[in-house]
Amino acid sequence: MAGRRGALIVLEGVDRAGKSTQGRRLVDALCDAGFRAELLRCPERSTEIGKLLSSYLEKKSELEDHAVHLLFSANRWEQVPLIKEKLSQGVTLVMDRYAFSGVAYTGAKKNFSLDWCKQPDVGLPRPDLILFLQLRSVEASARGEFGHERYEKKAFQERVLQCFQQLMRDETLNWKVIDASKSIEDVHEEIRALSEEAMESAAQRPLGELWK
Ligand code: NYM
Ligand code: MG
Repeated sequence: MAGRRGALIVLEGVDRAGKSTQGRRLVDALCDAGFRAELLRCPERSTEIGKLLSSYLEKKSELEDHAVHLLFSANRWEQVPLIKEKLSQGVTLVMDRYAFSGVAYTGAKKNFSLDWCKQPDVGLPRPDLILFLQLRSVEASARGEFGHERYEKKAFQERVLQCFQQLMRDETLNWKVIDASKSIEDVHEEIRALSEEAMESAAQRPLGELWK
């Protein structure tokens, strides 16, 4: 139908919860079903800001904690024109992480309030659905490649999970908690059904602004 906007669907969770796998599966399934859907990610490492973030995550450079928080946020804002354009064209966007990761990872550091962490992302396009892939940290750390990048330590990930849990108390946002310890196929089926529902309701209302 002409004029229908796409939905903004966000995948969140700790490292190794399966967000990237599920994001690709979801976009493929939606496209196979005849919808227009594309995958975006935060951080988007290909931009100038993204390269600074990538080097920081790979521990090749150091950045002050507040400064890096603002760079992660800037890396979302630089994608906003594209996000708005795609959604208005009717393309559903599946985001591999978003502002909630920004808040949860910085909020897991000493002396950062969640309130401070949220401020730079206030006003971003508001997700129509946030799928939280819930995985206990012992299970996450048992999955492949854990431990190479900055933040991939069990104690830190536990604090990240606690921050996510606080963010999920916000009932003005459409959070859905998914048991990410289930099989790839079962998780996929669950998030595909939730996404199709969200696409239907997103088409009935304008895109909102986050935390406003
Ligand atoms: N990360 C991600 C942040 O610290 N702040 C943010 O705003 C975002 C979007 O970057 N450990 C962290 C979480 C991850 C890391 O993510 C890179 P990925 O999904 O592994 O590429
Ligand atoms: Mg990672």
